[in-house]
Amino acid sequence: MINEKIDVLIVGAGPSGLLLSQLLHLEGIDSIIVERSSKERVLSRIRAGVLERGTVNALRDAGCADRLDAQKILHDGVILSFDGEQFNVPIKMLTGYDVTIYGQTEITADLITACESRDQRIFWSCPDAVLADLKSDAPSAMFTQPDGEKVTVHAKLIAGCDGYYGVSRQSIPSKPSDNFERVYPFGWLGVMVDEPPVAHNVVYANHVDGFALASMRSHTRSRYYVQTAPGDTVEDWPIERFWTAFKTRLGALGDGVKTGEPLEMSIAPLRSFVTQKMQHGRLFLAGDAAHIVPPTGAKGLNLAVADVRRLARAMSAWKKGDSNGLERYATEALERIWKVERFSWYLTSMMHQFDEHKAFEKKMQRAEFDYVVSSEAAQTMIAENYVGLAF
Ligand code: RFL
Ligand code: PHB
Repeated sequence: MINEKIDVLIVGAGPSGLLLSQLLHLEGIDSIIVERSSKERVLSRIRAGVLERGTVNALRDAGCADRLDAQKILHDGVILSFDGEQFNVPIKMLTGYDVTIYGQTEITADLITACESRDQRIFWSCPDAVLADLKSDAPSAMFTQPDGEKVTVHAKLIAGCDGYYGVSRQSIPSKPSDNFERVYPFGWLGVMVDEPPVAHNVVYANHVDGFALASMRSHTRSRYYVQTAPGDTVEDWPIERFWTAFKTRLGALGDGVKTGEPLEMSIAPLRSFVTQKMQHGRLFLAGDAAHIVPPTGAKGLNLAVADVRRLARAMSAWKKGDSNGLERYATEALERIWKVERFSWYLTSMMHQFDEHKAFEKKMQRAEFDYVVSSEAAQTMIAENYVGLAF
């Protein structure tokens, strides 16, 4: 039986939890992380790839951006494609900022390297954490290590960074009216392939057959997605079916797609979700534990980093005797979260095929695209959200 005492217990070693521990360390605040999965599993997840400038700055401030700065790709625009017709939204020209291409897998690796170099305590492979006494000033967590040894951690604050399916949000009593959700009637099938990307910028395509997205991780590694029907599994999508669908949906651009053997294929459902209960006593939620955005717009990781940065500042002020930031954390974070939810919902609604859409809704999607193409104001709205609202 191990008993630990610490300032901050962090639940989850995804990008939110790892970055929080690093930012707290730089403020002289010690933390312990407990993670459900093994380190190898956490390091092997393939997810986000597009970073806002605020995310890049947060990683630089955390001292974890050397590899990012050496390997990043900058994009000065984002391409929208409708029934094969392409339009590049010139995001840098309209906002002054680029977006950065660098994989979440690499960010996680960089953050774990930083944790290990300063002997951050991380309990890997502990899936049974239970949180207790959250309303007291001595909250705690209990869990079991893989060798069977029980661990109790007594903390002053707990950060719930354990994603959508984690224990933290489930430990907060809530009413149905505290949570807001929209489940979309489709998923995304993602394919990673070691071939050069088909376009120099990220392409979001709406085609009568469904949505497609062309992204990248480097000049030689591409990340591509297609919209799938609800209930579809990877087995329903032999790679030839994927390439045919992907090329068709990209229109003329599709001819330039270099196909290859996939390194990975997986299907993710799409949902929008927000809980208003981001705080309960001494427990504070950050990242996917508190909210989910559909991946259209590439906001999930960026939103998580914005929460973490705010939470790290509030915890640092609290350590110095000022608890105002922690008291305001949920209210202030939610203001930004709802704006980012709106943008992700907007782009999802505009760019996908919905079975329930009748001719009128289809005309509305087309009119929205035509409006964006013809209006610098509409392009600026997309550009300022894509490069990221102020942190
Ligand atoms: P994570 O990454 O889910 O990490 C949570 C961690 O908590 C652990 N955990 C627990 N640990 C202890 N006890 C428990 N009971 C636990 N339960 C869970 C988990 O094992 C995990 O290690 O949440 P975090 O850190 O908040 O980070 C959020 C981001 O991962 C997520 O928002 C993004 O990946 C979303 N996302 C994208 N975001 C972007 O900003 N740009 C993108 O281009 C982008 N593309 C994407 C995406 C997500 C996708 N999928 C798979 C949903 C593309 C896709 C396809
Ligand atoms: C990705 O590169 O994986 C990616 C890019 C843009 C998105 C979602 C995912 O909107």
